[in-house]
Amino acid sequence: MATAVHMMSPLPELSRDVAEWVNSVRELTQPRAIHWCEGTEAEAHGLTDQLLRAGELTTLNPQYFPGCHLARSAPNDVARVEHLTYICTRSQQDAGPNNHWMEPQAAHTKMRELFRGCMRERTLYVIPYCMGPIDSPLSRCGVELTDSPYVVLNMLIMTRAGRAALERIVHDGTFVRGLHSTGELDPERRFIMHFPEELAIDSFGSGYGGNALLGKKCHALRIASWQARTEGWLAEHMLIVGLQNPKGETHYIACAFPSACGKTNLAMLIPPDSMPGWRVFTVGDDIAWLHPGKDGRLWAINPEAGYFGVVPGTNPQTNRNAYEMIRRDTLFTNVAATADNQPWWEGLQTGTPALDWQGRPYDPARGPAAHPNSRFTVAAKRNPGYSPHAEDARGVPITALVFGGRRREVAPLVYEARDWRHGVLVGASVASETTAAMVGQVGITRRDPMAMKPFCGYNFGDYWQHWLNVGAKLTHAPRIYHVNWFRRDAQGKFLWPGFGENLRVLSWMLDRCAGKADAVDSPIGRLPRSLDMAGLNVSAEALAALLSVDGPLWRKETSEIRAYLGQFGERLPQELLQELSRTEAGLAG
Ligand code: OXD
Ligand code: MN
Repeated sequence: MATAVHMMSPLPELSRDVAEWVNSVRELTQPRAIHWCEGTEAEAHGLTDQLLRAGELTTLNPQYFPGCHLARSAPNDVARVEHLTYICTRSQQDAGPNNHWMEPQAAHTKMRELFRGCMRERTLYVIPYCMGPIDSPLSRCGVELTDSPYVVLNMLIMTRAGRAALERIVHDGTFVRGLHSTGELDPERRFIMHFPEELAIDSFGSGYGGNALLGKKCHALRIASWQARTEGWLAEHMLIVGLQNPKGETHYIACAFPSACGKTNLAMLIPPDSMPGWRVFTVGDDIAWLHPGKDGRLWAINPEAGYFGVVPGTNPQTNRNAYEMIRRDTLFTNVAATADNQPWWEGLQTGTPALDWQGRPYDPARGPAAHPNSRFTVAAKRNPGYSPHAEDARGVPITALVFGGRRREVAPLVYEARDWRHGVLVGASVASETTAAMVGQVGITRRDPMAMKPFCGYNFGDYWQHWLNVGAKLTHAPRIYHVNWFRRDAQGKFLWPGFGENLRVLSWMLDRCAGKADAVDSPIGRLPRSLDMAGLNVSAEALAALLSVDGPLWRKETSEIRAYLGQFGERLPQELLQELSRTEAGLAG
């Protein structure tokens, strides 16, 4: 039986390469119809109606949440699956000890068997998309083929998708090929495979964002990190934010934190009342593509066009902009619902849940009402603090890079790396407690270098060398910092209030970069001599604890870092060991 091609548009004729690939996937997966996505609002409305009719979406209370919908996923499909995520390079060494590896031919054979005939009775959607502003030389394109209209709706929000992207693909002559099917949502038949040497992704058996919206983690981080090394730039798990001081000067910083450690909150920070005149502008909340510019500075774009953020905890105090932003035109996944059909989540502070995230009458004995990794998908333009420069084709110049993790102890509130080389070691040594963003135990401390453990598409040893190489090209390299908003006291209480107050720490960094703030040397880097604490209810002892470097704990830490780095063997840049020896010598003295 012939496959119906929806839409009498010239899209397939635009790019022969894409059309040929779609044809080969059609033969393999046997869809009932093919839909080429145009990226129009009418298309998004049509898909929404279709999902509503099928009962896969519900409309949320339009009086309070106009244009908002709720999707409930399969209960076993709520997070990224790192144990089922593979990098398939010809040489296992190229994937490195930081990745699961499968030989590319074996992976292709496995995936072909899963995809064979999997779209019978389904429509194959073709989504041409551009990661980054459509006219930016720093952007890169891809095409996702999927049988999930929910994925299409998300991709239309998260990327610049449709006709303009396809035109750019024709112009570029290259694109990342991502094939996705939800399959039967069987965790036993679920794999997320990456073929960096072929610029290709195969994802089967999951509809969850990080596994299924292939433009995001799969393309913009795993495949792009590989592309970036070949082309001389960096693809990073970083937010980008502009900080405007009371004099009206704006500096941009890019910050890497592991999943669900507050990147979206920091990217949308509201200055505290004690810092009048400051303004904060969001460029991106999750991914940064960083390119060395001709001027020797590092320039950043956000490849995404929307936010796929963690919902629980969002309220007017923690993130007022996000709270406002997700009140209209937002797609919620796995939140709870009130009796009058408003979305509800832990930390919302108002209302009561009637239905839990699985649509069952809420029973606290069954755990939280909203899934801890429930998400909102919303267009970045809806953010009241969206930077007027977020769409600039050349990106924004970066003044400082910040690494951080979620650590009860060891890491102080903030410290500055000695220089770029030391900064690469600081990034490579990041450790953090695991969160609900991935399947597995929550709260286990693990090394998560540059917050890229789940996302680097190649051997970390080569990646750190690439970081050193990029730094060597920069005549005006950003300074590098490490922060930890999550330090606790002996009773387990957070020592630092976090959220808007984090701006105090960021403004110290900017003053350092402008040569205006003092620091005290320590073996691990430079710490603030003082921080502006006016109006803040943090005791002098708590501040001392936040800015202390505990010798015995740090000696243990550095020996763990040495052991961790050791697994990268010959691929580990010697410069990192030299920097580590310097830190160790300082701690011994
Ligand atoms: C995310 C993640 O969804 O890091 O951004 O898991
Ligand atoms: Mn992320």
